[in-house]
Amino acid sequence: MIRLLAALAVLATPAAAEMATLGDLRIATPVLRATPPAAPVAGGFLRITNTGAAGDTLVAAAIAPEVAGRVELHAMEMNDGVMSMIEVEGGIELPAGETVTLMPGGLHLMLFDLGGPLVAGDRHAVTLTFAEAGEITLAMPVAGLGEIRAIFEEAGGMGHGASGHGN
Ligand SMILES: [Cu+2]
Repeated sequence: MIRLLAALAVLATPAAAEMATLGDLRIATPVLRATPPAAPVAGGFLRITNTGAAGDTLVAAAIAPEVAGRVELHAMEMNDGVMSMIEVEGGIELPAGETVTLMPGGLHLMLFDLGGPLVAGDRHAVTLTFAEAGEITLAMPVAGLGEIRAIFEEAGGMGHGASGHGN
């Protein structure tokens, strides 16, 4: 019964309830932002908790070329009062025992050269590569910005107890 309820919750809030595990890493709420037609780029967001005793690094993300030509790891940086995006050289560090959140306005995955719009409700396989933990491929759901903001605001700082069935 508990499992059935959990499954129903996943259906109701696809992005908010998802979690995957890779070694010492817990990856929560992976989601891609829906785009209007002809948008050339899109953002991807997730929360990564390193439960291990050693640091790791998210070094790359990849997606099928027909979905997006390439994926970069980005951060936001303030320059002379203007917020701009920069590619994170060397990857996104994941310190031991800490949670790093990629979310709107901060660190994010950046998809370039979209083959078409990303449609809310669709899923796209994204492969994340970590320096220590290796690779994992997630079927990342697409959601609108409002839903994405709600996910990351509600999730707050710590993980929210979901366990589990990864991809
Ligand atoms: Cu970016």
